[in-house]
Parts: sequence; structure tokens; C-alpha cells
Amino acid sequence: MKAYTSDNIRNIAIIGHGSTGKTTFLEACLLATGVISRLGQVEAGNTVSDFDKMEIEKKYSINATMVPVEYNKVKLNFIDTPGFFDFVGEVNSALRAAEVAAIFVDASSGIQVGTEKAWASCNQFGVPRFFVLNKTDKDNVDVDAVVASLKSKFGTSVATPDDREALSEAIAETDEELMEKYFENGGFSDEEFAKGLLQGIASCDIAPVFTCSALQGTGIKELLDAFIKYTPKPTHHAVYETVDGEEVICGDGAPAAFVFKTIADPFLGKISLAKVIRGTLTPGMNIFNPRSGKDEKLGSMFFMRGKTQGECPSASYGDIVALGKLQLTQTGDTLCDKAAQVEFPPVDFPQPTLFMAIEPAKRGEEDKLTTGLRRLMEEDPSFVLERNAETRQSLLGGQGDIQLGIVIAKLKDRYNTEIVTVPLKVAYRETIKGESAVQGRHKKQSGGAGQYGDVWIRFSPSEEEFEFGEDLFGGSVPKQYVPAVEKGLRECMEKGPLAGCKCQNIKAILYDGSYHDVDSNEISFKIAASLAFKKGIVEAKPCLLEPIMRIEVLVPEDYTGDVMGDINKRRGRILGMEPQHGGITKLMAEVPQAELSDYAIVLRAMTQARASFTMDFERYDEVPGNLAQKIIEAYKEEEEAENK
Ligand SMILES: Nc1nc2c(ncn2[C@@H]2O[C@H](COP(=O)(O)OP(=O)(O)OP(=O)(O)O)[C@@H](O)[C@H]2O)c(=O)[nH]1
Ligand SMILES: [Mg+2]
Repeated sequence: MKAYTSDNIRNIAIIGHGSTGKTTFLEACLLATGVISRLGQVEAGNTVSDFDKMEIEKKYSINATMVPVEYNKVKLNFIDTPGFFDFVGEVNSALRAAEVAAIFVDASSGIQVGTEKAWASCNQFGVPRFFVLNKTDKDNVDVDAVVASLKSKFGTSVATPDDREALSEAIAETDEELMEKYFENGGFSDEEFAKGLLQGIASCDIAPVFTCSALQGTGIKELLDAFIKYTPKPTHHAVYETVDGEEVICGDGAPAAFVFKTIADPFLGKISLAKVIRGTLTPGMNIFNPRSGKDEKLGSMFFMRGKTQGECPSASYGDIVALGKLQLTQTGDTLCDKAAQVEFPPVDFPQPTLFMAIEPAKRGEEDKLTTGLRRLMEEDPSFVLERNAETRQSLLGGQGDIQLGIVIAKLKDRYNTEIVTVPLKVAYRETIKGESAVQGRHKKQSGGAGQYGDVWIRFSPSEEEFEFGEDLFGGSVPKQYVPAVEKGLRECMEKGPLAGCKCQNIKAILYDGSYHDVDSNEISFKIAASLAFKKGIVEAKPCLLEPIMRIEVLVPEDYTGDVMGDINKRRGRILGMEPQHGGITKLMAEVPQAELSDYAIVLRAMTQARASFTMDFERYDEVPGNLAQKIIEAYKEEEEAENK
């Protein structure tokens, strides 16, 4: 691939609902420009863009993939993205490298949830957008009707390029001066129109609509012409803000690039995809990474098209380049000149909403599992691996079961490590509501040196996690053994007597006891304290606590009733509702964590994926009696089974 300068580069993210033909469209472009001689098919697993083993197997896109197309002396850097909602992280990555997003719509289906989401993403990140109505070859396609529905959904600034009247009005609305001109002269000159249209697109005020049939290859060249004409040039991208609030304009100067995506393919090795924002990158150059605070030497540089790598002697501002084997660099990093440091904000990945508890299928493969998942995370930073110290479970978190399923499949395929999912445990806690005063006595006097410890302890509720004090008189427990008593109690706090959970909000006062001149020692008093603890907690009205999460659900009005009903069924409590833009309601609620393990899946099914939510830990609350009983019984059974 020859070198291009920014005037002849266009960066376009292809986004939209699943199966609207994004990947096939890129095949059609490569066919139309003579790069391939036959149209690859997603179903046959032979497309340029869906080259990953998992994509071939699943027959849909999973990763953001570069597919540059050279046409009329311009290089169009297309970034193909997956339509499945689980992979929204890839879309967010791609949008960071593009000047425009082409939102694909299946002309025979019209607006779908993915269309709405794509539009919302463009708004979120301030990315200009086009619509492409694909599959116009299908029966019963009514392009005018789809355009009308796009207009009514997204505003009157949505129009086909031949609808000069509608576009002129939209242009007039972007600027007061233009508005005056428009009314004075009854329209725009060709020059004014072209300029106004470009400006309106760049400022996200106008979204033109194009049509094509990727499968039949109709409208492809026209669309490429339109993309060249209407996509803002890289130098016209809005200013890039750094984390320090500095503004960087795409252009010449000290090198600065943003790594928006990492590929960690077993055959290709690690590859960082970077958008050059300022200056020029050349192989062998020393480049600084502000996040790690370290220098790194650029090794191989190339342009990628699917999995193939084309030569790249240098990459200038506005272009997207692949950097081979950077050890210290990860997705979201800035690479820059050490003398002119800038740092761009990382890619915005959504918070995980679905968690699965996982274990290696084979005992002893814990480390292999962790290492493998960490490697996969380089490629997909939108999933997380967490360890819950209280439940001693490893949790895999992400956007949905499809994403997590792919992660698990990749781990098996690439690292030969199998994962099994197990029921998710909740980190319950134990506490007391009453008071007790009990004795703990430990005595062992058979042969050799004996052991003797004896304590009386008062237990009561506390505001603090754990409080310990002594109220001894007359040396009933010698001072040197008191720390051992406290230590014994603190250890017991980690595993309560009801269901083996961590204890909290307990106060213990050591107020009496006895000792033996020869047999007493620290260990004996520690054991005596633990005997007192077990007895004391049980006698002080113990209860189980459960984590309560605060959830915020963004839900379209039509579904608010269903979502609220479902929250009630989950023992939830609605805290409030706030109307948002575009007929969306924000629901705030508190729901026990135990009831939320499948919420991501159920909410999606219930709202055709139109709702989204976040959750955060709020506090602990008492578990209702009947449920607490079940949890305690289950624990006892588990204990017995283990002790057998
Ligand atoms: N009739 C018709 N079918 C098409 C056209 N373009 C794509 N398809 C078919 O639509 C299906 C999905 O195409 P893809 O290219 O995988 O769609 P995608 O948007 O990349 O899908 P995701 O990667 O899952 O988001 C395939 O069966 C294609 O053959 C078209 O123009 N006309
Ligand atoms: Mg695809």
C-alpha cells in the first residue's frame, strides 16, 4: 500500500445493528477496487474482515478490524465493528480513530435497536455520522419509508444527498448567517451548499443517508465517492483534548498517536493499532508512553487489511497504523515525543454488568487460567477478572453471556485451558442484634505439658467493624495473654458460626477468666477466646446480612412498567425516577445482590436490549428469615459433605 497524506485519507467506522451487512460491504468495496476477485461470504468464513478463528466459527464479527480501501487516489481506512451489543467496547475503540461513523441499516428491516444504539454512541463521543441503507436488493424494500422513519426518529437533518431542499434547510439551521442568506436568496449557490453540507456533517448537525446492496455490488462506487466527498478530513477532526485539558489539533508537529485497539492473535503476535494525531511515526523511533512513564522503541510498522500486513515506511498524522510487538503499550495508551508530552484519555469501556463465577476444569490450572485471561484482556479490555476474597470465587465480568462465552472459548482454543462456570456465591456477612456474656474454657492436661486458658467475654453490637476491650480486675487473666484473646477473636471474625461468613459490627469485652501457673500460654487463651466467640455469637441473636446494590436503569418509557415490576419481584425497592432525553427514564433502585446475578440477561430480553444499567455496592441489610434459614442449611450441608 502506498503512503498517503492526510488530505487523501478518510477514517470511517462501520457500525450498526448486527447482520446489517457491514462486513459484506467491505468485501464489496475490495471487489469493486480489484483487491479481491470474488465476494467473500460471512457464512463461508472467507471474508477479509472476519478472519479471526472465532469469527469464522460464529459467523459474525467480534473484533474491530481495519479494512483500508484505495479508491480514486484516496485511502479509506474502514474499521469494521461487531453489531452484537456485547462487543460495544470494540465500537467505542473504533470511534476513537474515525472522523465519521457509517451507521448501517438493513433497508428491509428499517430502524433496529442497534441503529438507536449506534446513534447514541455517536452522540456520546461527538462523532459525525452517515446512514447507509444496505440490502436494497431485498424484496419489499421501501427506501423512502425508511428515510422518513430515520427523520422522525433522529431529526429532520437526516436526508439523502439528492434531497437538496431538505439538506439546504438543515444547512441553514446550522448557522444564523447561513439562515439569512438562505431566506434572502431563496437557496444556496452550489459552492455554499457543498461547503455548508460538509460543515453541517462535521458538526454532527447533518446526517446524510446513502443506499447500496453489498451483496449485489450496486451503489458501492457511488458510496465510496460520497464517503470521500463528505467525510471530514483527519485534519478537520474536532480538537483532541488531553487528560490535562490541553487541546491538540491533528497536523504536523511532534509525534503523538493514540492506541485504540490491540490484537493479540496467536499467529500474528501482539499488534497495536494507532491513530497518528500529530507528526509522523517511523520504524525504529523512540517513543514515550506517558501512562507507564517509559520509552519504547517502535519496531515493525505496517498497514493491516484484515489479517494481511502491508508495508509502511512511515505513518503521518491522520493515518491509522499497526505497530508490532510493543511490550509496554496497551489499548488506550498515548505514544508521543518525550519532549512534547501529551496524554489522551483512554477508551471508554462500559462497566461489566454480568458476572460469572469460574474455575479451571482441571485442578491446579488456576495460574494458567489467570495468565491466559490476562493475555486475552489485552485484546478485549472490556471484560474483567476479579477475585472475591470472601466467597473465594474468581469472577469473570463483561457485557453479556455472548462476550463471556467467547472469552471462555478463546481461552480453551489458544491456551488449552478449560473453564467451568459454577453458581455465583454472594458474600453474606454475619452480625449480632443482641448481647451475651459467655465463658470459653480450654483445658488439656493429659501427659507432658498441659494447656489452660479460661475467659469470660461480653458480646454486643457495635458501629465499628470490630471492637475489643477489657474490663478485668484482680489479674484473673494476666495482661500478657490479653493480646492473644484479641487475636483469637479477630481470627474468628473471618468465619462466623452461622454460615461461615465474615462477621461485622461486633464488640467484645473481656471481663473475667482464670489461668494456670504452669499450663497457661498464649495459644491456650487464643483457643479459649474462639470457644467463647462461637458460643457468644449464637447467644446474641445472630443474623445474616446481604449486600444491597444500588442500580440505575436507563429504560425507554414503554418498558418502565415491566422493569419496575421485575425489580419488585427481585425484592428490590424503587428509590426514584428521573426523566431523561428522548423518552428515556432513569430508574434508581436498591436490590439485593443475590437477586441480580442474571439481571443483565433478563433486562436485555425484557426490553429488546433497549435498556442499560449500572450497579454499585450500597450497604448490608439483614437477610429475611426464611431465606437466611435456607442459606444456613445449605452451608451446614456443605460443611458436612466436606468433613466426610
Ligand atoms: N440480500 C442481501 N443480503 C446481504 C447484503 N449484505 C449482507 N447481506 C447478508 O447479511 C448477512 C449478514 O452480513 P454481515 O456482513 O455478516 O453483517 P454484519 O453487519 O457484518 O454483521 P455483524 O458483524 O454480526 O454485526 C449475511 O448473510 C450477508 O450475506 C445485501 O446487500 N443484500
Ligand atoms: Mg460483521
